[in-house]
Amino acid sequence: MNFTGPYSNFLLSSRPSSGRPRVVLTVGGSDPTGGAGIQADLKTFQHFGVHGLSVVTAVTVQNTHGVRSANPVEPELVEAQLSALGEDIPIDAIKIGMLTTSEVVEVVSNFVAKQRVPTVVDPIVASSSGTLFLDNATLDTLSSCLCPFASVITPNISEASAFTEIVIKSEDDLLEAARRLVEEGAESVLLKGGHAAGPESRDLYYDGTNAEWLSAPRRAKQVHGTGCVLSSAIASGLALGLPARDAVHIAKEFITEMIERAMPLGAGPEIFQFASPFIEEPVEGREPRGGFSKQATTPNPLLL
Ligand code: PXL
Repeated sequence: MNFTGPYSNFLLSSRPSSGRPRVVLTVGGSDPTGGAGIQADLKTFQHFGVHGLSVVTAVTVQNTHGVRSANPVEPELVEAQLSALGEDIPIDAIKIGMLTTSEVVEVVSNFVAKQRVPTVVDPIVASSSGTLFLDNATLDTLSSCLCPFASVITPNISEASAFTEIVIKSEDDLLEAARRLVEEGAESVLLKGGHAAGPESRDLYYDGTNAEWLSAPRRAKQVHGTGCVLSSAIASGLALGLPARDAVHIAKEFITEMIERAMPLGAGPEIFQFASPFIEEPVEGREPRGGFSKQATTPNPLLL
């Protein structure tokens, strides 16, 4: 997929052409559908040309119908995974996804505090199908220990309400919640209005000084893992050295295009499909063929 949006040049000019790749670490849960969680994060990192590391905090059991269970990894094992990577590989940015218990939040916060690199916190409280991932105590620990290290925090409306205790019914309430999150220590906030009503999906970006609305046409389709891919795209931009505002704009352009290209794989919400040299790009004005093309633009050597 070639970016043609106003931010595409930024991204290209910030890529090192050779040498050590930029490295982004995701800390989150495994989603066997590949649509959300660390699987989706790693695909996003690959798309942006950064090397992805992953530390697993939970193994979920799910399909496109929903989450059957979320099984936490012990804090000691999360810590061991983090230390092994931290002792060895220089990390350029961190993305935090699904966390499970206060102990795990503390382990992850200590690691982030030591690393001192740009960090995106996607404060996942529940799955889009409604399974609660965090209890109230863990929510408090996340808010007090981890949010202060966030270069960008990316809550949706219900997560922002849970963190700020503001009932969000209007765009003024969104702004108030964003202000509160910055007061509580986050450097900037991308408050996702995706679940609100209206013809546009409007997200609010606030960095403590400026507030800005990022709009895209709202699509009727349900796509799994939008928050994971959006926050991983932001983390990729930060790893490439972009200012947070530019990384957020690029990520919003990217997620808007990715929602268009998502496909149903099972009976539930659609799953993101990342570009590949072996998959034909859809051509403007031609009917999509419904997923993988029969004849790829470049023959896939594995299928010959
Ligand atoms: O989309 C939020 C999310 C994040 N991480 C994991 C998930 C989900 C939603 O199901 O399973 C592992």
